Amino acid sequence: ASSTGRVSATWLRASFARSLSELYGSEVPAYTTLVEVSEQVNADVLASRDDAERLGTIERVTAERHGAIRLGTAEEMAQVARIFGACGMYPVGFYDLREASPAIPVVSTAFRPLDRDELAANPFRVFTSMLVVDDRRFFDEGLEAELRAFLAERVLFPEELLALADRAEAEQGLTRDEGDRFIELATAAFALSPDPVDRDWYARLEAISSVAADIGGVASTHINHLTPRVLDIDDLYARMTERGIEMIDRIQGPPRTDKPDVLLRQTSFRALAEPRTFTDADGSLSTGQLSVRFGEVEARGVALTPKGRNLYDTHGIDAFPETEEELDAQDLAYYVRDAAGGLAPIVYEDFLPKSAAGIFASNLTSDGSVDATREGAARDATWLQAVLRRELHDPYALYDAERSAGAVR
Ligand code: OOG
Ligand code: NI
Repeated sequence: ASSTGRVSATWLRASFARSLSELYGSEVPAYTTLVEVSEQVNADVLASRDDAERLGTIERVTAERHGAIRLGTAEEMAQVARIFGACGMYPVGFYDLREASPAIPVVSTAFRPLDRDELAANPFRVFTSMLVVDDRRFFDEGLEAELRAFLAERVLFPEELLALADRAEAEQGLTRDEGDRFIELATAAFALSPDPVDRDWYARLEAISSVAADIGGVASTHINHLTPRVLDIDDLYARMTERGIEMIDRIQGPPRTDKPDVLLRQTSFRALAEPRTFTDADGSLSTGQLSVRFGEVEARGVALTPKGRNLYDTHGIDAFPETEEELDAQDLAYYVRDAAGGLAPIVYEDFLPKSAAGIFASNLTSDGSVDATREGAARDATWLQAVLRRELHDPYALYDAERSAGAVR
């Protein structure tokens, strides 16, 4: 786009992903190492395997990132939906991390492109979580009220950014100058804030859940990881370990087998301690540390149907057949037929709640305290859709539609 031309949602999404990646790399050096090693692994796979691009072109995979953010209120969720909407990213799926072990006091969705063409152009996605402030297993009435008051005070996204987001959606794009400004403001909204953190407030929340402190203990939000995609995650894991970067002890998701790759495999390194300014009870400022930003990498396989997912959740990967033909014939995974009649996998574009909980858990800085005898708070996809004020897409409906549209069955 020239400086007088217009920029599209696709341009905004690709630019946003690139801009966040530059920011994160400048602030979290281990992320840069992770990206470099990922690119080496991908180049090696491309050179050594004929089918290297079966699950996505090297252009897509090289640019591919997902990030994660954590928010506190319905208002913030609706606002971020507008910002991502400008980038052609829409909420898909409902994840309740309170059902995980250990329970994390959030419910989540992922903002991502919906159409295959848009995914191919740039698949940037952001796993977005919202604190459940009225879940009594974590927060009593008093603390809920304090949390709500604290969260109501803060402004995460400036009016100018929201106005540009709305214009981009209404007018199907922005001028190049507006687009640049949108990217600048959106990136800044997810940078780590230098503002002082109230030490006592943060510590009170951290005693209950470090995720609650990360969300409700500060007056800002931040990207907490940015994840590149690799074509061989076992190789990546070994190379990172060789370079002296300590990864969590395992790769999450389906174990490596000789069977077709399904769903999503992920691994991460722990959050690094970063200096932060704190306000103490007497009003004085002091320096301390918080560990809130980490690194993660992932490998993606074919999307499973509800039947396939149920088999995976109940019996694991061992119960799966050996070949793609059988996965397709038994309606366990999503494929379309290519022009030559061969099977083309539909890539899994979403997340796994167990792995997500594992990612959260590997970065908890306190054991927390959960009172399991108290009442939770009801949350489901319908509730989240109302909060977002836009359609919450069902991932299976998207995969089904894609298979139907592309299938010669
Ligand atoms: C999100 C963790 C979930 C993933 O890849 O499963 C996630 C978070 O820590 O906020 O990003
Ligand atoms: Ni992640």
